[in-house]
Amino acid sequence: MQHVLVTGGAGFIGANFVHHLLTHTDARVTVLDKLTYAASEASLAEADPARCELVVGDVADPEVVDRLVSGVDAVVHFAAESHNDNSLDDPSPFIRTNLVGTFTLLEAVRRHGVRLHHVSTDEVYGDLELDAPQRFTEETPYRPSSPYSASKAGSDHLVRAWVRSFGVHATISNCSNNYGPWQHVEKFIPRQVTNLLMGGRVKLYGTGENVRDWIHVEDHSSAVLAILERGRAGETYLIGADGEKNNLDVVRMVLRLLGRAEDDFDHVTDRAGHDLRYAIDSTKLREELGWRPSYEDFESGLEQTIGWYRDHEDWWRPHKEAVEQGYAAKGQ
Ligand code: NAD
Ligand code: TDX
Repeated sequence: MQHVLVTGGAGFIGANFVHHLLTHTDARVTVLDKLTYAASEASLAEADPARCELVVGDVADPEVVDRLVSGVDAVVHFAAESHNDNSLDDPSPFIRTNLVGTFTLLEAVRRHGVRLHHVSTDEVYGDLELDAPQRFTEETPYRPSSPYSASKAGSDHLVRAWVRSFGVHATISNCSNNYGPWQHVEKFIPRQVTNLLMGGRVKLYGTGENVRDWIHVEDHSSAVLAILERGRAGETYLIGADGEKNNLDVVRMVLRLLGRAEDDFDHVTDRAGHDLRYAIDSTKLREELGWRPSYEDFESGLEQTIGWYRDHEDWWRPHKEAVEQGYAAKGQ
């Protein structure tokens, strides 16, 4: 791979992946990003400009996508509307970017015979019972709950259909909840950490019994690179690091790490249709590609992430007020 197109490379996971790619390969990178509210050019500021170029554009725009795809060896597709709560307020950009954008990219890789890796989520499988032995595998039926997860499920189906009908050389990964640097303050962990850093309070949806399977973003990046380099065409790989925790336990850990009492939080209005539990069985990825996570201790990864937010207030502070006003208007 000499030249890789990364869509959504100015977002949280995309930017971390761009740095991973520049560090662990010799590839040149072109980022295609619309620079929505979720993007940050600052996250790419330290990327070597001789090897990394940002093109501002829409993944649903066939002209820019065709031009960029024609000049690369591989595409890694992160670009998406990614926040469940926003998809409940207004689903339309989710349909356009996640469905029409993925369709637009598929048509371009089909025309130019370019390798595609499609980045998706475990939320396409719906949710699991608490304390049940089951975890998601590559064989779990699709059962998305929210407009966001339905749009991601639809995008996965488009990729599978283009593989089968047109022989497109594509792989798919479905990953669990990421945490780490450059994550937008609308998301659970950065929201609570920055609330506390500003002297505010932690906001827990409902009872906090909901379980998420946490993975450090650096481990998501190493898994995507392993699939891009060694994954079998047409295959799906689940990415997870055995990091199941309920939200209440995460909140208590954040409070403790920031020197506060563990019960010093507010219960707020629950998310509509809130998925109960996600859990990933990543045996296929581990056995077939030899992948292992490097962050196996969630608490130390979280402590490092808190340190990052403490050191980068200039990055998140400008977005904080508007995000909190939006949540407050919904009783969250
Ligand atoms: P993010 O919201 O932080 O970043 C998304 C990026 O995509 C932003 O830079 C945004 O500007 C860009 N974008 C949005 N619409 C675009 C468009 N029409 N054209 C071009 N660029 C556009 O999201 P994230 O958390 O980094 O997620 C990245 C990908 O990983 C998504 O596909 C998401 O579904 C998937 N994923 C995320 C998680 C997670 O925990 N965050 C877990 C599993 C999978
Ligand atoms: O303030 C909050 N309080 C709270 O209790 C917020 C923002 C969230 N929550 C809960 C809801 C979820 O149970 O925390 C959990 C995590 O919430 P999010 O950070 O919004 O993530 P989630 O909805 O689980 O989806 C994430 O993981 C899968 C990403 O945003 C998706 O893009 C990814 O596909």
